[in-house]
Amino acid sequence: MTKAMDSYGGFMNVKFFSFFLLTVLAATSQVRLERIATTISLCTDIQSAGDGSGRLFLVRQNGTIAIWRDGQVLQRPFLDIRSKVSTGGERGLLGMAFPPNYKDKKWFYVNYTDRSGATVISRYQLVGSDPDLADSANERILLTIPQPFSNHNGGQIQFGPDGMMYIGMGDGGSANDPEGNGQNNRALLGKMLRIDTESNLARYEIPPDNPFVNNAGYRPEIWATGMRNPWRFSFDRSTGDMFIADVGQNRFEEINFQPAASRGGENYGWVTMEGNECVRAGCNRAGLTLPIWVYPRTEGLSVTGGYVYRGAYYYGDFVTGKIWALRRQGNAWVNELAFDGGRAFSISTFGLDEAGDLYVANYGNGEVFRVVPPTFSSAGVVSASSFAQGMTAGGLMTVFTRNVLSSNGTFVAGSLPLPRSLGGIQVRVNGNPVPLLAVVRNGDNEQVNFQVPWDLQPGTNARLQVGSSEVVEIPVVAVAPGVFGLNATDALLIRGSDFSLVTGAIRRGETYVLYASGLGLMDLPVAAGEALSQVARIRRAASLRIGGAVCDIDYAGAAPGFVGVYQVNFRLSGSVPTGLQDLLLSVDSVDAPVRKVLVAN
Ligand SMILES: [Ca+2]
Repeated sequence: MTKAMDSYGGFMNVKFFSFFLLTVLAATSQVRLERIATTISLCTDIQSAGDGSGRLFLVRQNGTIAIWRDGQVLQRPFLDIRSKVSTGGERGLLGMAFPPNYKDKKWFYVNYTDRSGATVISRYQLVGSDPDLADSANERILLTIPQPFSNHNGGQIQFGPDGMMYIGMGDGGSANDPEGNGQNNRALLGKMLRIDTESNLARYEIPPDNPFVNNAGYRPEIWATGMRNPWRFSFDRSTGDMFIADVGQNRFEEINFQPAASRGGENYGWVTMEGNECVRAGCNRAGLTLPIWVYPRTEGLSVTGGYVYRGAYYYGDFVTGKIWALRRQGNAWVNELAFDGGRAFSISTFGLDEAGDLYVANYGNGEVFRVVPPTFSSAGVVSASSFAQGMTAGGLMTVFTRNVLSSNGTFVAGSLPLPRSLGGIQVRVNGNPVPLLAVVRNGDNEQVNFQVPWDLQPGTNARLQVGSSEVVEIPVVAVAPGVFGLNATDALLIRGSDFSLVTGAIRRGETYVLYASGLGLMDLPVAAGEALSQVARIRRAASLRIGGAVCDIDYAGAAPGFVGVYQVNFRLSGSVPTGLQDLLLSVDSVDAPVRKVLVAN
């Protein structure tokens, strides 16, 4: 460490990250996905009924629906329509949906390809009073849409917050939309549809507020156009916003967004555009709604749309097994890798249970998982120097996390000002990204070092979020002094005479420098993430005692060249006792944890 030092205007300029890698990592047992079922191969949809039963309905491509209840899959299928379903490739039983107030209605809907390959939307109901058994023989077909090719059948049906059924239809298949269905407004293929299934149980109705009901150029069922193969779409339960994942041709996978206030009529671009690029050069982009996020072939080959969960939209890729969290930040969208399951993890669908917890299926091996949220506790948020709890304005904190970081590694900020994104994550305090010093994951051990904003008010709670974690409230305190150490016990001291690191005893009458954190506000403003290059003293009174004897403090303030680090220059009093002594720094009558120093005879 000594070699990493140089002098800076009379102060010491130890490379600003040197201390923090000394921090001891806390042990955690990381569980990223929690397996809840192993027998649901070819899973195409996961739904909950909203009836208070806590059940999950696990839809299988072969034409059956299994119930997961109280921790296990029931042996008897809820529905078995294998005799009606064509299966294999992209065909099969692809989706189910429960209408609002299912508890009283006891009917539900499915989306499958029939023996001819056509898309069928139909209604089934319970046999009798048994909530775990539907009448597979009693079907009411609402809508049949012929399919020209075996692929791109869409398959999702969802009831929106408006009580209407939305249907995601692919472009009919083959490649590059040979029939031009995406932009053919007389075709139901390549569209998002919206129908009213609940007003008249004999048939479906066209909602009078559909965007094209009075336009003879359009089928009135159409809600939005320009889809290639929406696998899959969902509504944010809290906002009503809709997210549509559209599988790409050979360049980009895309996430499309429809705000809750939309009245429909969006054109999402296919086959004029794939993602944000023209399929053929010089295309007319006028009137097209471009995706909010795209990813290229290096990241994945077939998007699987998911759900908004804990404030972020989670989605994945069927081929690469990655799960991402997409979140709005101001006017931009920020994408974070949340999990990397590798190519053996063929992500075919996500689902939400009644409580809003997220699930995901591995199509290939039949495993279904509950997504375990990234977590940390307020007890795991400590001063980077003293391990004291509580955040101080401008201070450097360490947070120990679980499930937040997706890959091993040590990421250390390499220059100033400190970045607000590091190692693929952000840390937010009261919603705003803060400067990051280090992000470390070593096996199951994770820690993140960040700087607290300078404008936090003592006595309040600050809302802290690490990556996609839940938000945890952390108390803000005026000062929480801590002295950096050489190790767990000994203070790190620098000689004032030659700026060398003290490795043995210190001498009475000489001047030394210690480094500290959590000393509070200074008399000069400093931007978050920036180091001061000038003298800036702390506003509160500091005192230093060694072996009980008071030492004179010449300076207590910013450590130039560092971010959020303070230094205290002091002269060792002649009355300090010799031998191994306690070093006690206090600011505003708050004591730092005691460090040890050896005082020479
Ligand atoms: Ca598009």
